[in-house]
Amino acid sequence: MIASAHIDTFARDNLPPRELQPEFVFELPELQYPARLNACVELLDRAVENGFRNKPCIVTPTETLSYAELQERVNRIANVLVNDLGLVPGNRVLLRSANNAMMVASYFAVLKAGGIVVATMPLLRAKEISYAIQKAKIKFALCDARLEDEMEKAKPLSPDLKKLAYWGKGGLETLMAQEGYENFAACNTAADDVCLIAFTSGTTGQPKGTMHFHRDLLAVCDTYGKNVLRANANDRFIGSPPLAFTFGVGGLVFFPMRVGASTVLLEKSTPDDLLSAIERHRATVCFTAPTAYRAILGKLEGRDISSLRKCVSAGEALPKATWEAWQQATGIKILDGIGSTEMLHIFIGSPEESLCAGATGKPVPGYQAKIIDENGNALPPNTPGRLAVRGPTGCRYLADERQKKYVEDGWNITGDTYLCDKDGYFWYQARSDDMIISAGYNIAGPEVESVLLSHPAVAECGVVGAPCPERGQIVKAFVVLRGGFTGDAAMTKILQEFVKAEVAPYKYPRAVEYVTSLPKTDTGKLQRFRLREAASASANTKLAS
Ligand code: 3UK
Repeated sequence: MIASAHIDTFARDNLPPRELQPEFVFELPELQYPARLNACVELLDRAVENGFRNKPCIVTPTETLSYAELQERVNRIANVLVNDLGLVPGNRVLLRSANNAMMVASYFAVLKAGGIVVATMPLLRAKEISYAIQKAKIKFALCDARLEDEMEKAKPLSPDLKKLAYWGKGGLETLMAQEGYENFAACNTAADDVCLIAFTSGTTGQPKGTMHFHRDLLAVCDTYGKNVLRANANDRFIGSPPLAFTFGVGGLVFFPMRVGASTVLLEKSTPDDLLSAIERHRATVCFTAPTAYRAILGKLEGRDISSLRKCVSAGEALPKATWEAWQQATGIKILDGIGSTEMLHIFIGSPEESLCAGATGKPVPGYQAKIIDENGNALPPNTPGRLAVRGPTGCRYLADERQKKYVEDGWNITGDTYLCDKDGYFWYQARSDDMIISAGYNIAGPEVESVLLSHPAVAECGVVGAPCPERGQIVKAFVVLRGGFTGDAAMTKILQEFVKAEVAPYKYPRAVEYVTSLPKTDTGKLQRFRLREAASASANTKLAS
């Protein structure tokens, strides 16, 4: 084994045992990494050396930083971490901020100093922040002063936390300004030293800390970035996912920096904000969720987003109707891709010329995928089953029993039900625990959702199983209507008939409930388990009455 640079061995000590880790595959020539590498050196210092010194790296509504300016800021923060706060390699550092330049600079400073980044969603509350601090035994935090209130509330709940510096009100900046801090010698980390602990959004149970190595940050760029996205130094990236979400940091930071491109970071990124920023900054590559593409579609009148050339959608299934409407409106074929926090980024998704609308795509070069049954046997084409994947990245939970559930026989089991057609395209069905079983039929909620979404009255919807004494479950739709439509019995009838005409009639929603909004996670995903809870609660009251 290569000598770790970590003096604090916590992360390595808490890796899952070898036999519970997935098998890692490095078949592509671009994945032959040296034994020692530091992701900050490869992504940032290398870009400065390679001619991008004066090129804009980070663009925000308030500032623009060239690659060299970002590098200097990173060096200054790394010096503060090591010399003023006392960080040693292997220590974890909590980062709290919306998407902005200081967040990225802090991120890379931690990498460069050999620390481990634990970035958290800006919306987290004190209890959730302290959970991460406890779980990852975090001593240091760098935090945007605008998030001070909740951070201060987390302090008394977090005895492990020893040093905390705020930026935006002078504290961190004063330390950064010290003489000699403009240079910093990168920690000579091993390619397999942990550099990132990304917490899952925790739809069920406590969030899991997924551990990633320095080489993993490069591997996602050299697989998805290089072979599917294929952006270049002239691109300007933009998007909505938070940098604490690996979809965000990969798409908005690692991918652009790997090719010397620029990235536009937005602290607020509702569909309206995103649309205006695409126009204003002439962005070329956009990363966001399917619901945002859908929302933007309704607002394109009189806007100019002709600068865009590539659009990536992930996080949830992209309905075919959204894909088609986007292509109609913009001429762009959205690149759908499935990724996960465990795998770090996208592992199935095809480039424009070989994608198949409605399917997620084919495995990203460097990854392998298959569909298996309950016992782990491969299933024939067109048969729904459990998705299993492996590649250069994979699941390593920080001290968590649930490792046994995500990894089976060396394969990562994502928890999704998919099928693979005879041409090798992977088609999303549902999260495995979201499949609805009604009178013996297996029904995928997202399929019914995508039909409902193609009806002009429907703005958003979520489809789940509601308990039913006769059928086990019935299909129930929670629907947010567009302005000007009324959620009454007549509308329900219209929507039911619409679904029956589009897909096998047994899939139609026997119950429709109209709501003003749907429950979402911080990462923008529909929380179907909450809809299921609501559906059970109302079914129970009906049974009782
Ligand atoms: C679902 C999708 C259908 C799927 C993520 C890109 O979403 C990300 O990570 P999470 O850990 O969730 C993983 C789960 O989300 N999912 C994601 N993408 C798709 N379902 N079609 C898709 N295109 O259930 C998966 O198991 O929050 C996505 C990159 C990095 C990420 N972390």
